[in-house]
Amino acid sequence: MASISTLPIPARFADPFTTDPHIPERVIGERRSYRTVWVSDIHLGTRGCNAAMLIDFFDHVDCETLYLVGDIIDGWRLKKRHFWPPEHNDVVWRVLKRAKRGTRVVYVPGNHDEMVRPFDGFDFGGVEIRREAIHETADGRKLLIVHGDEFDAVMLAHRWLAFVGDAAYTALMKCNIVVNWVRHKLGLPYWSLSMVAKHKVKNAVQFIGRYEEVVAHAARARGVDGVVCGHIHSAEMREIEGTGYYNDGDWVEGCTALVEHHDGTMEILHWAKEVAARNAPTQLMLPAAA
Ligand SMILES: [Mn+2]
Repeated sequence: MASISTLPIPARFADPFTTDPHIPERVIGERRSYRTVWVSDIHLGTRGCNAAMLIDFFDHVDCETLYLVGDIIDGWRLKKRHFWPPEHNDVVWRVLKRAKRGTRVVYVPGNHDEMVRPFDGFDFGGVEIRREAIHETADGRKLLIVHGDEFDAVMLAHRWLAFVGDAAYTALMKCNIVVNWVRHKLGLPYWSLSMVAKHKVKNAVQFIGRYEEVVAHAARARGVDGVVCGHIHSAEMREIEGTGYYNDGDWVEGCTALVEHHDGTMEILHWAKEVAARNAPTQLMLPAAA
C-alpha cells in the first residue's frame, strides 16, 4: 500500500479551511447551475495546463456532482521537474472548497496520476477516489465513468499520443527550420516536415474515431447506456451503435467540460469561447461607410 508521502505533490497543499486562494473567487451574480460536471486531463504540474481558464470555469459554474476524470495532476512530469505555480494550487483549492460546500466530488485517476489509484475507495477531504464510477442521469441512463487509458492496450497506433498536450510538436516544427538550413548548406533539397505533420494529423483523426468505437463497445459489453472518458484530449458527444460516447476533452488546449443539465440533457462547454464571448466589446467600432 502506497503512503500519502509517496505522492509527488507539494506537502503544503491548498487547504480551503485555513487559506485563501492566490486568485480570489470571482462570483458575479448567481453561478450557472448544472446537475453534473465532468472535467479531465488538467495536467496540473505542467506548463501546458491552462489553470487560469479552469479557475474561471470553476468561478462561474456550480453543480451537484463533480467528476474529475483523470490526469488531474501530472505525476509523471512532477517526478522529473517540480513545477507548481500558485494558480495550480488555486485549482486544488477550488475543488476542495466545492466539496466542503456540499458538492459530491468523485476523482477517477488516470495514467498520469496513477499514483492516486492505490487509494481506490478512500475519501480525502470530501473527495471520493474511485477506480471507476457509474453515474445515473436525471433521465435514468447509466453511464460508466473511466479515464480511458485502459483502452490503449487494444489500440495499435497510440504512440502519437505522446504529442498530445505537449510542446514537443511545436519544437519539432521549429526543428524544420534548422534541419533545412543544414540541408541547404549540404546542397540537399528542401525537406518538408509539414508533410510528415499532415500525415500524423490524418493518422490522429483515424485514431480518435477508432478509439471512440473501442470505448463505446466496451461500455455496451458492461451493460451501461453510455460512457464518459477523457485521456485523448478530444471532446466529443455522439451515439455509437446505440451507446452514448462522451469525452470531456482537456484543459491543456481544448479547455472543455462535459455537463449534464438538470433534465439529463448533456452538453460540451467550450470555455475559451465562452470567455472570449464574455469579453467581446458590446459595440463594434466600425469605420463609418463612405
Ligand atoms: Mn491520460
